[in-house]
Amino acid sequence: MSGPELAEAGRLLAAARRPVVFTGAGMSAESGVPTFRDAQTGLWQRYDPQELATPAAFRADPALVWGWYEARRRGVLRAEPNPGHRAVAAIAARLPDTVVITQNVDDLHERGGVAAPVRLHGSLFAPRCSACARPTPLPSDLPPPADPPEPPGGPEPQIGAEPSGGPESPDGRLTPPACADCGAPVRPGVVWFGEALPEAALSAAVEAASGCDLLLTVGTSALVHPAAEIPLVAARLGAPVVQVNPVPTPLDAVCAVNLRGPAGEVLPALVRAAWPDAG
Ligand code: BV8
Ligand code: ZN
Repeated sequence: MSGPELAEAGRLLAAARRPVVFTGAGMSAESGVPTFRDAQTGLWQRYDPQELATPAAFRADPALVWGWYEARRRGVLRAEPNPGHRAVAAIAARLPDTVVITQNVDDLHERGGVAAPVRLHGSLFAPRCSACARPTPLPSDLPPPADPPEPPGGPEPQIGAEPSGGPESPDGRLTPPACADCGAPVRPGVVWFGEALPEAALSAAVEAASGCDLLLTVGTSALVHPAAEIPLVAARLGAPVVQVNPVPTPLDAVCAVNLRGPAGEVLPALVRAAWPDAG
């Protein structure tokens, strides 16, 4: 990537002292982690993520929802941070007041070198009891099995049906562990649709966006609220917003620069444009 947009974005980054980097699923797409927009694959193609990622779905079929999150967690364990994640860490290393805010539940920002991103929607690596909220250690990370094959001509799995057999049943269901304290099922440490965001994370994000002198939004469709309001907070307070996304989004209108391309290519080019000596 080159051209006047990149040069302008590089100038804005080089001039920044308190940047915010706000990321969505597109940030991890090149690491092989499917975005929410990407069609679900294999067993999960039957399910709408926005349906599965709800308290109601977990109440109705805890094994299906736990199985889905375990499949996603194992997918992330197999994934590696991409050059985009490393470029975000390079920005944070060069500008110590950088705040990284993510909607993602994978741990690729941390593995890519960002110590403590603000997690608006939780993490795949922080399960807790669905009743008493007691944090629960992760099931010992078995070597990730490949996606279970389609059950040949198997019956359509019905929501609420008993998970058929063994830990990794062919229909992807996995009985969640029971809480050691109260015996209730353990749930993934993520924010489900209809659930409030963690207060501390949301206020840290709003505070950072209110005080930033540049907001870089990367790989988000900006459709899920209240997260989608974070770039608008910065724009409303006069901070320039730079967007990295291969396609237009509702944020285009508030952006000083739109960099149309994949994060794994655009972000390293942006760092080089801002700091040619960055090497
Ligand atoms: C709540 C964790 C109330 C779980 C997630 C206002 C208006 C309308 C609706 C609402 C509203 N306020 C609230 C709502 C309801 C709802 C909502 O926003 N619905 C939407 C769908 C309309 N919000 C909620 O329910 C929130 N809670 O409101 O609670 C409340 C309040 C107080 C007290 C009690 C209750 C909770 C929302 C959080 C849900 N959890 N994730 C999990 O992961 O399983 S959201 C989840 O989806 C992600 O975390 C992320 O936020 C979102 C997906 O969006 P993106 O990350 O942007 O990904 P997407 O796939 O959409 O797009 C990818 C983009 O990347 C694309 O643009 C693509 O072009 C681009 N791309 C692709 N490849 C690349 C790339 N970019 C760069 N490089 C590439 N290589
Ligand atoms: Zn409990």
